[in-house]
Amino acid sequence: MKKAHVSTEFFPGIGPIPYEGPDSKNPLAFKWYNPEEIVEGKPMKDHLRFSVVYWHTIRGVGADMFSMTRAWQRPWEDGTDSLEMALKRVGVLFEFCQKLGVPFYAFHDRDVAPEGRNLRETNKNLDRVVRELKKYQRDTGIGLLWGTACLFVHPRYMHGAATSCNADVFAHAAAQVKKAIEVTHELDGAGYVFWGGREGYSTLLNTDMKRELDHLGAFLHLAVDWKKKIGFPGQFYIEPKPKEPTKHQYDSDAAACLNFLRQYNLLGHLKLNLETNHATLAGHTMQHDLEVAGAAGALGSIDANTGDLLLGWDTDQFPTDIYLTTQIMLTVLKYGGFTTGGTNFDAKCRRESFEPVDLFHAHIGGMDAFARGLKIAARIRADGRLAEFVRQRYASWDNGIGRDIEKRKVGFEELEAHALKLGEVRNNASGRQEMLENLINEFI
Ligand code: XLS
Ligand code: NI
Ligand code: NI
Repeated sequence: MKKAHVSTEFFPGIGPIPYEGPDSKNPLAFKWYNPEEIVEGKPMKDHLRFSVVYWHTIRGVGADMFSMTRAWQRPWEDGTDSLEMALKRVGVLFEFCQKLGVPFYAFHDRDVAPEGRNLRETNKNLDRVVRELKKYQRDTGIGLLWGTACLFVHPRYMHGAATSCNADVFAHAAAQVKKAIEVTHELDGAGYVFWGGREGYSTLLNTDMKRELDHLGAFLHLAVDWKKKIGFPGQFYIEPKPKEPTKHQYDSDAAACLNFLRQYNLLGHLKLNLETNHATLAGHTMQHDLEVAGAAGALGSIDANTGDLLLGWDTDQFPTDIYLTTQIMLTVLKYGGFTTGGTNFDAKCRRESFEPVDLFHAHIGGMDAFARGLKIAARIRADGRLAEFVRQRYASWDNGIGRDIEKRKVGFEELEAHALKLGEVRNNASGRQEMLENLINEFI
């Protein structure tokens, strides 16, 4: 990675984070993430494709539902939302990513540049910051994993954006997304994310659900048209989340998103960006949602974080659980790994972790947890016993009547004849759940 010509240092006293190996006691070193180390024939950095998010890491203030007041010390902030401040923050992001050795970042349009008095002025602010982002990308080699539009902070979106009851709001959201796709293209973004924001409802009493869903389908088609028109080659993703801020979000989980995309003929145009804490809020494990997406050929990217099982909201904590990252990487590797996607830390420090150095501890921990999960998953795959057990479990489908069913060669009549010949049918194979759980623990 090339060095940026940084004039001001925002994280003084913290150098590039080295890999020191599992025996290191240095909190500002990687114990497991060794970017060039080869796993399954590919460097770790290319498997994981880590990304830092602008909204939490650069714009977060440590707010929670009982205080919007800044709790986090960020000495470079001047307390304003000026364009000047926005330009300065670009330097903060790139210094952070460089020191951490992260190859990507992700942002919402409104994270990077302030809104102006009207859309025209807002777009102008955005263009100015995009020029700065582009300069830093060129100087550092750090790229944009995905861009997106913030369609949930401004009060105009209180009833939703694409699913708003008001057509002018839909139009404004369309204009905003049009511009956000353009700047993502300008910055060579590998993808573009649609997260539902406020696309959902608080009460069905005032909601025409059919109409809102039709509008959301139309909105995504307009975005696909625009992508084609400007020749943006990046991947579109939709990010499932079941609730928060609304009582029910339309993109509630992987299965609901896939069904929505299928119903509105969008399946070939969008993959899924799955977030751990969203899967668990939906009552699923992250691995479940990854498998649902993978089976449909729609596993795109992940927002890496974790929730707190005792709390019922999106706490967006940094992932540290090796069991979780092992499960995630088992499924990611099974479906061939990331192409355009990556491991995007949509995660934030706790309010109490208010110093800039806490951002380093948090990301180092998340990166190490994923590196470890990757290595463990690769060892489980090389060992082969788990895959072989699953293969054996379905062996009756590999030939005879099983193969005939899969190949759709037989109907109910042939199956009845087969069953009558068999007499009593018994499945003699144990599921061996406990044995397999023990097997996984051999590697952790
Ligand atoms: C919020 C979402 C959001 C998306 C991007 O819960 O995770 O951060 O990732 O709009
Ligand atoms: Ni997210
Ligand atoms: Ni989230």
